Amino acid sequence: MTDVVVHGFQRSTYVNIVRLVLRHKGIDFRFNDLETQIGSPAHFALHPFGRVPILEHGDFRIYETSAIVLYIEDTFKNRPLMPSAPKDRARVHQWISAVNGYYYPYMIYHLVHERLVFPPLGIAPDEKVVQASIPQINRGLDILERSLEETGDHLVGALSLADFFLYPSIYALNLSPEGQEMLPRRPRVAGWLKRMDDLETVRAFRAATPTPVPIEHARAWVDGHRPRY
Ligand SMILES: N[C@@H](CCC(=O)N[C@@H](CS)C(=O)NCC(=O)O)C(=O)O
Repeated sequence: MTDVVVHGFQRSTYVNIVRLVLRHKGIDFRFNDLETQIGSPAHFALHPFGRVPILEHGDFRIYETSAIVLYIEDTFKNRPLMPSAPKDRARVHQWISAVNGYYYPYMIYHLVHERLVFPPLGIAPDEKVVQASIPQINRGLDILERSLEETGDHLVGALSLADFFLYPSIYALNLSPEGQEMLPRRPRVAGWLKRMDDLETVRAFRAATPTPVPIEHARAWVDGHRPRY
């Protein structure tokens, strides 16, 4: 019986980062689906800011995805995902911070929520939110394209936490009509996405992931944390 538990909901971008890293390292874990408990006292007891994921390892509990994956990396040494050189390590942290600050907010919180999360719930997309996201996403993709021109197959040297941190955002972007138009215009980004999709870790993750269903608790986002323009 494993003592590693990931709490979250199935379609969460950040939860998927943690699940991919655990799977890549071959760590057995239990997934606790919080979908019906989001915002409840039980959820806030796990995460005082009311977000996901949360990781438990024995009696140790931690939230915030960057802290979680760095803890996993430090604790489970096989198949390392952090380079050893200080400059490369700094680059990985730069990418993690860029995902949190610039990629996830526009790709997921703006575009993907409006195109792929709200419509299946019968909630009309807010085109102002979509339009506000487009230049920011284009900018992020251009920066990524130029960066891959220099680094080659991965964001920083060999496959690292940087790739796994960015991947779920770009994967979801590619499911939107806007993403399908934007990504082919950046051949290096498109190539990187294909390489990530083809990783054995990612294939196994997809095979083990249930067919996506509407995120019921996202109905509350309309009055909660939907961007307003
Ligand atoms: N800073 C957090 C962000 C996590 C986050 O925003 N998670 C989203 C799902 S991808 C969430 O919990 N949304 C709130 C909700 O579903 O109500 C982290 O790095 O873990």
